Amino acid sequence: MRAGARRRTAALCAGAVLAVGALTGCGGDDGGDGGGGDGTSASTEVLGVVTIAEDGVQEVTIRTQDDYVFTPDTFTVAPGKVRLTVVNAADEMTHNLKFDEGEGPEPIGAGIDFLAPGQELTIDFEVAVPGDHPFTCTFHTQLGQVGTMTVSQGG
Ligand SMILES: [Cu+2]
Repeated sequence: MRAGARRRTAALCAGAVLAVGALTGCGGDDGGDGGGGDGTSASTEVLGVVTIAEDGVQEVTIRTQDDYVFTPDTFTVAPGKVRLTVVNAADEMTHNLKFDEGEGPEPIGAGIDFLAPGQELTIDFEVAVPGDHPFTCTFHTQLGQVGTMTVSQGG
């Protein structure tokens, strides 16, 4: 009896694994999405996702490339210290990142003046007031290279 019960459990598990495998198989054979071939997949950073560094500072990475887009163009941090890295994965384009003065709920005393192709820079600053901080690449503002950093209400 005991052996029979165990076997049934094992069979259930196997069924679950098969079901997951089938789901994965359904979605995994499309051979690429056609939009990702920019050759810069070496980075292990997850763009736009806030992680907490060993020193307790929130870290987030965004990217620019040979277009007029921040990837992602929105991200959210909690009140506190922020370490923002901007990676310019472009082959040719120079970008920057400036928080729009007077637009957010408090001034952000940091920005990136000049980010050459292939370069990445990190800025540190601190936020305390919840709200939205618009930012832009001043070289390409008119082409729509803008984004928003949201400061959440915190915990
Ligand atoms: Cu730009």
